[in-house]
Amino acid sequence: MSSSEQLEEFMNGLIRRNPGEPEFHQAVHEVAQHILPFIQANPKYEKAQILQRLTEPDRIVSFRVCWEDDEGSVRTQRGYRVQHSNAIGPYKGGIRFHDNVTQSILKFLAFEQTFKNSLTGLPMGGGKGGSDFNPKGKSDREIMRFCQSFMTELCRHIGPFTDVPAGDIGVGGREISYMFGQYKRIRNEFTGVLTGKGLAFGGSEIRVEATGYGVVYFMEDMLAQKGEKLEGKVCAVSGSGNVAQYAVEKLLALGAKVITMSDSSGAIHDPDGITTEKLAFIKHLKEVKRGRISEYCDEYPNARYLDGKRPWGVPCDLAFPCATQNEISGEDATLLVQNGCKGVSEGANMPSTKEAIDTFQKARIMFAPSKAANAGGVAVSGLEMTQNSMRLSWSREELNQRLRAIMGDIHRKCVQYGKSDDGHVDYLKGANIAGFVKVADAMLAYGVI
Ligand code: NDP
Ligand code: 2IT
Repeated sequence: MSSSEQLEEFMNGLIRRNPGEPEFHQAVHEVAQHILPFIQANPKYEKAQILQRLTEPDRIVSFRVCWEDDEGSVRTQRGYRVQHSNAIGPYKGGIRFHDNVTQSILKFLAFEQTFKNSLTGLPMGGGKGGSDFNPKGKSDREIMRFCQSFMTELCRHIGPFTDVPAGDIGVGGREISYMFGQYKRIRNEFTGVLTGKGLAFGGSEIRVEATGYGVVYFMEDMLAQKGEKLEGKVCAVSGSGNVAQYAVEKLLALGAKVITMSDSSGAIHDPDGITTEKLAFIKHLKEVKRGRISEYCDEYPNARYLDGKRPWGVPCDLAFPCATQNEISGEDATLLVQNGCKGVSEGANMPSTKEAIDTFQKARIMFAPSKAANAGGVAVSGLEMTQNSMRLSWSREELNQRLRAIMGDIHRKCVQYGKSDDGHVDYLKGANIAGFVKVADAMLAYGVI
């Protein structure tokens, strides 16, 4: 059977067993295209049916979450935890609160997380959770009541040696604090059961910055591989949440020019460049006021607001999608390449559609897939777990150095498995195979379980 026939047969079976889950199918396809030929060349994995086993989560729990809004009305949401694989460590991965959360989205995220966590080199398995709760426009007290109710159910499924959740879209420091408080209260134990905690109660320096910084460090390494630098490069960033804010912060620190950011309503294009002061305005707007990115143009009238649009039509040298899945379509990718974009580092999880990835790869531009490029966040989460276990805290400098070293190491592994004879590096292939090998070897060692 040819490798394309083998892939088709594998995907047909997966789609049959997981109907109505397009994001999960997409994430598996992205990995299987490289892993199936790799398995064929390494038959020990085939006999043990490793990919078949890895595409079936260890378990999925789903539960009802009831809470009372400020008007006293009862609201009902659905909560989930997808425990994908604990082959190389406790389940580990974020919690997402967004009204579009479905089982398919959490399954794709948990699947990706297993490979990403393996790439960090730290002992963490993969998981993801969340709820279709929409935090937009909710008061702090409503957020608190929802988080407490969510944790009341979730707490029976997690633990510092079992499953360690963290933040993701719609879940930042405020939500982690409410959830940690509730876990501590119910279980009467103070343990590292969540990461992304406040510095006063077991959190780690650099965790807030880690994902965004890591995305930029990875781009720095891809450029260095070609003898180039970030300095002076024009960058388009999407999103204006945690990952986007700190990607922009690091880009500015390394001398790049950032001209776009966005939210789910639209994008801003600032031809003068977003400065440190302008970024402070955005951080306050999003973290304190919880306002819309369009307000940036009221403050800085030289900037344009692109209502309902994403930033990919604005010419740039480098693109950093840091908002959500499938935010770069095939047409967006064509436009980026036509406008001279030479590299993409994915801050969000699976922000590029299949068509977009095909376009980037055909154009042979640098393309860093999310499981490699955004692994800095979970890597520092892993270091938060280490610090919690040791009951001590490392300094900012120490953690930033460790983060930088881990991102460099992930880049090296991608080159090891993704470099072809002509010197071109397929980072997607490299990340998929490097992430797979460690998990697969652990599974082989355990026998059939
Ligand atoms: P935040 O909630 O802090 O920010 C999300 C940003 O993306 C906001 O600007 C939001 O706009 C925008 N956004 C959300 N949903 C959509 C949508 N459907 N369409 C367009 N824009 C959207 O989340 P994070 O910054 O933490 O996460 C961003 C991405 O990075 C996600 O893909 C996440 O999985 C990934 N990631 C996060 C990590 C972390 O440590 N936080 C680690 C690794 C990956 P609005 O304000 O309008 O909702
Ligand atoms: O997608 C991700 O890697 C995250 N949301 C962070 C997970 C974590 O456990 O820090």
